[in-house]
Amino acid sequence: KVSPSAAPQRLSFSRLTQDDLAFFKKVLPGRTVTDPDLLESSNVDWLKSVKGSSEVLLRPETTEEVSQILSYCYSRNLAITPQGGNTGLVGGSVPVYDEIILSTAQMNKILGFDSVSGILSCQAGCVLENLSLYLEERDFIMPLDLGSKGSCQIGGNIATNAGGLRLLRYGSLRGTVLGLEVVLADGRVLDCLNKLRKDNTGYDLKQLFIGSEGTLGVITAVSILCPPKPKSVNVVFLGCESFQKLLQTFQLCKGMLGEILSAFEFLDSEYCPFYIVIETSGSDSTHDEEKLHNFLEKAMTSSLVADGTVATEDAKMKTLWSMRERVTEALTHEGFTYKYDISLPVEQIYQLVTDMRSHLGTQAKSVVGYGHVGDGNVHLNVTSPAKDPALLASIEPFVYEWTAQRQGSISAEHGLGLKKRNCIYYSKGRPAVALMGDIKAMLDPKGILNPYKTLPDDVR
Ligand code: FAD
Ligand code: 2HG
Ligand code: ZN
Repeated sequence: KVSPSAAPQRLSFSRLTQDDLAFFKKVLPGRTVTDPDLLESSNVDWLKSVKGSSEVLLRPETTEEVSQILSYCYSRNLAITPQGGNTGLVGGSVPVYDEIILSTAQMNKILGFDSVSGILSCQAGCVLENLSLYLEERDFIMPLDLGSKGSCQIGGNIATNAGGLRLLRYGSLRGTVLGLEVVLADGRVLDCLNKLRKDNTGYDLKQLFIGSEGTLGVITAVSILCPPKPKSVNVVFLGCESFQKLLQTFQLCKGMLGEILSAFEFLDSEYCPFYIVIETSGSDSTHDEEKLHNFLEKAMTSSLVADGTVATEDAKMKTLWSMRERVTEALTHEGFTYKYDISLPVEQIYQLVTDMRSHLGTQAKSVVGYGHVGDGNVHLNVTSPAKDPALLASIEPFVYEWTAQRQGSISAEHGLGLKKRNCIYYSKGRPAVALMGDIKAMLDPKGILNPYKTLPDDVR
């Protein structure tokens, strides 16, 4: 039986020739990388679970250069994988075979910032953390924050429609991204780089590219609405004995903290059944701290939470956040991790973890759950000392059937990439997937953009 994540046969794209390399070197002098040692890290994904064999990495600096590359590849029928920070978790950012890697790393210029509206425009290759630092100096923040902020790029964030730690407060990129500039498969530049809050002039084309994982176009520039930097921020780290109590704490928290609640995250642990990270962001520290104090008192006296710590200084807040943000990296030291990123009605998110634990028994090294309670999104991670096909066969399709029975999504925020493309039918009907195929065929008739990704093998 072939695993649904296994790569399909190589499609009949052209092979790279010396003439092709000569063309790329002319367009991108000094930025056409062919050294195998330098290519190595771009051919492998962050989890080291997918490895391609691309022979060239292109590092354009401008939209015009991206357009020249794509129009050339289109005429030559050469396949391309767009790559941002290469932190994606579904094998979408690396070639499967010999696709050309188009990295946006050198497209890292800020194009403008309006401190009245809070609208930032920048090239797609700006690293998320650099944008955050730029904005914080101007008393604004990015509307999204991820554990991978030090490497991931805003173009990659938009291409995956990344969620992260602030979605509860500032909503999804589908709301905060105001405009995009995209280079289409044949090299045409689509300028939808609006800087307007409102624009109802027909179809909202930029939405097609948000979450399209490099399969419909290369995002080259973005404009995004950024909130003002909150004047008062608090972070609380709490221990909790059961998931039922955690849900009650969430309800209490929403009721008592109201508009200042900005994150509600959780992780399970071998030391305490659950830890909760709550963040408040507001404009008046006296008011916020009083609210937080009342909430904590109520949560403690009602025995909803066992113990905890509160931070108001930057350094301690960072330390508390890092306990949550670093779970992904910590798990890489356990060996191999099978990752699932599931959306469900919030009351059910942890049931998946307990059901999986009893389903797998001693087969797995560990079965852990963490994620974004506020968004109804759990990250189920199953570890084993090494890749284990028998373990995988026990997890899948169990996890997907379990999710589909409850009308959940099999990819809440990471996308489908290579690994989950064939699982799309657990969450989307055939007519919807067929329409995705029609859109792909219209925008990329030769299928050169990120082949083998996102769309299932029966729709290309
Ligand atoms: P890449 O990994 O390089 O690419 C991802 C996909 O986007 C690929 O399909 C690629 O082809 C495409 N792409 C990249 N740039 C472009 C472009 N300019 N135009 C068109 N297509 C493009 N994700 C979350 O949603 N929430 C989290 O909280 C979160 N936390 C994470 C924590 C850690 C420690 C790690 C390692 C990952 C985490 N992720 C999270 C996953 C990952 O960081 C996000 O998916 C991120 O948005 C990917 O950005 P990137 O620049 O690294 O893109
Ligand atoms: C997070 O929320 C990321 O920490 C990564 O989305 C999730 O490691 C994972 O499964
Ligand atoms: Zn997440």
